[in-house]
Amino acid sequence: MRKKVMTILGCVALAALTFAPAQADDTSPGPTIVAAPDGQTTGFLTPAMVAVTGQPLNFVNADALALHNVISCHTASNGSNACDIRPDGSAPWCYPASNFYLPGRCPLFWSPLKVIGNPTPIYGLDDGYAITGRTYQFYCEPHKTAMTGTLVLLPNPT
Ligand SMILES: [Cu+2]
Repeated sequence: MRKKVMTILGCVALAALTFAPAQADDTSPGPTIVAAPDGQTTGFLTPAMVAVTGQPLNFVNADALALHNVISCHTASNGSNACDIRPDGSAPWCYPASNFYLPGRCPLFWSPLKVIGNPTPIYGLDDGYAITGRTYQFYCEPHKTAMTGTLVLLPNPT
């Protein structure tokens, strides 16, 4: 009996250790876009990413040299920013809450700039605006030409 109790306690402790970092970082288990070491030269380790509609997608920076993020934009052939934008500005990263993106120019999905480690959710994929089956392009905002990728949004099987 005592051995069984100790085994159960061990499992509970292991579960707590397993989930504690995710809670601290506000991330859930799921696919993760990774900025490579020296990312502003080498780009993303995961330039082609797949996510499932309504399920988490995370970002982690593996580069000790610079801040990176993931934004639903790419550089158009004429050199201008081309973004998939949100139909409304109610997300926390939209103007005026962030005072960073102009009204009507708020990225569909977005992560904050992050230092090395410290994963973050990529926000904006779970509120019904992202279109299942579409391929979205993304870049790191400070390194728009060197750090690019594509995200395919698959249907949720449930
Ligand atoms: Cu970057």
